[in-house]
Amino acid sequence: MMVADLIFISVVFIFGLVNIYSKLISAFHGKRNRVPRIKGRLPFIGHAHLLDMQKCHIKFEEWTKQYGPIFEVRLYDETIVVLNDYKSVHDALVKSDDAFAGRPKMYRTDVVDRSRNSIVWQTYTPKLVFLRKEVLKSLKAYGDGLDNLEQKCIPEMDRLVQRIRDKSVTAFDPAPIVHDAVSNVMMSFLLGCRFEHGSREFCELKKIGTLFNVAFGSGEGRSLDILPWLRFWGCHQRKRLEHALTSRDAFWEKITANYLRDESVIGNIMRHQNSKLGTTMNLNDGTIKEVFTNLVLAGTDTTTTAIVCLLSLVLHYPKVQRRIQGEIDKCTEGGNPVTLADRQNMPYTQAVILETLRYIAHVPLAVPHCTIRDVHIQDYFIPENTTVYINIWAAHHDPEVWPDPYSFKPERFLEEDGSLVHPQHHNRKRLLVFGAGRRVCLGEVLAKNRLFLFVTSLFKNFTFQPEDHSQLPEVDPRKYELGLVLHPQKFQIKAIPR
Ligand SMILES: *[C@@H]1O[C@H](CO)[C@@H](O)[C@H](O)[C@H]1NC(C)=O
Ligand SMILES: CC(=O)N[C@H]1CO[C@H](CO)[C@@H](O)[C@@H]1O
Repeated sequence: MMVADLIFISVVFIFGLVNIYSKLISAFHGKRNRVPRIKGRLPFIGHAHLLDMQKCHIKFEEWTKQYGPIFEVRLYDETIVVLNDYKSVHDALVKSDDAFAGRPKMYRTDVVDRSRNSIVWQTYTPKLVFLRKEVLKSLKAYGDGLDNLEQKCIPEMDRLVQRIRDKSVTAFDPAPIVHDAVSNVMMSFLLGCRFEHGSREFCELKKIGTLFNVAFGSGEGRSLDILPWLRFWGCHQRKRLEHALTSRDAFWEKITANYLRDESVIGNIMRHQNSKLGTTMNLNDGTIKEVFTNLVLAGTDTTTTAIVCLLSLVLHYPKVQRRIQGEIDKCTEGGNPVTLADRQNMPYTQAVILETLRYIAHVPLAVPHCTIRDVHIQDYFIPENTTVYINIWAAHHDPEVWPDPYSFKPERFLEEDGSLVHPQHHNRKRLLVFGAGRRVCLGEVLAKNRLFLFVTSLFKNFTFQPEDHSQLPEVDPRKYELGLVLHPQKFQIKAIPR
């Protein structure tokens, strides 16, 4: 026999063995339904040719019509399972214990060890659990108390209202002005200090926010994880990533040197650095800088965007604005400011806020999750280390749950008698704005309360009108741009003092 024949026979034999072995293994593990795969996959690139990375949340939503709420796509050598409705997301994040609590390994977050220090990007480790617990504890200590939060918000809202008054009814872009006020609330929690609105610090922070939103978003930014050849020096994606990180570092140096107070969330974590637990957890300077970055970015862009989107929505729905103002006026006779205690008497305003969060779904793909062990959901088998996208966008626009999903209807959250639907009502449970389960957003309470205070203070003081009645700003979130957070296009608005 020729040597070549011998090799051929051995190869066939080995393949046969491998095949029998893998069949045995799957028989042993019982039912293993594969997650449906999107058709049209090409060698090497997978489904990349079918996806516009700026709009992949919308493409995924379309695919659910054909493939159902759970399917699998492949981007180059990464397999991604996408969960597109409330039920699958709930089954994964809440009912499967910690199985989906990991984060995928990504080039972008391994750079400068972000993935080892981060609250957002770290996979499910004891260090992550420790950091989350500490942050939650100090958020409670410094501000979840309602009075405390109000005290932190009042100076910022006053300043915000003043800055808008200064525009004396000329049209302006609300985003940067709202940003400074919202961001300052974060500063007082995290650092125990505040900056002047419109100051250099906020310009820098805005720049950092924009860079991180693009560089670490689920849109075009992901190409660096997927396409290794982009990582060479000189590619603009790589440069942008480095620019984001060096700007962040410069800002952090300045902050720690000049502003940081002990009585703050970050001050509190720093105190742990030399404790026994802190040492075991390898809590280093990089960790603290990273936690600061996570919390500042998570707590600023999201709320700012929600407020700005609501302002553009009321230009399209002036009745909504009038009803909010009617409710505010009823609750604050005698010119008292709105407080969090008034929330229970303002069901309509609360419903508007909830519907805004549903409608814009401004963190459409959340942050990618990853399975930390083999797991089944709804009879589908998902192996360990699979990247999982939570498509909040699709869940918030699921026509089965939200009839006419692209209409803005605060009534979805109201009972017949005008009261707010109960927190256990299915429509409120199906809002996934803050995620769910082990990695649920740490700032949920803070964000909801701050949003309420800012929205009521704006509509108490002003009636908002479009710059040009014949040309309203685009309000359909399908047209927004994707980073980590979806952003509406810039627009101008007029504020008439009341
Ligand atoms: C999953 O990833 C981890 C970390 O990269 C690795 O240690 C583990 O072996 C992987 N498991 C499987 C089944 O590939
Ligand atoms: C600057 C200003 O007029 N602010 C008013 C806005 O509305 C609040 C109530 O939320 C009033 O207390 C402020 O005086």
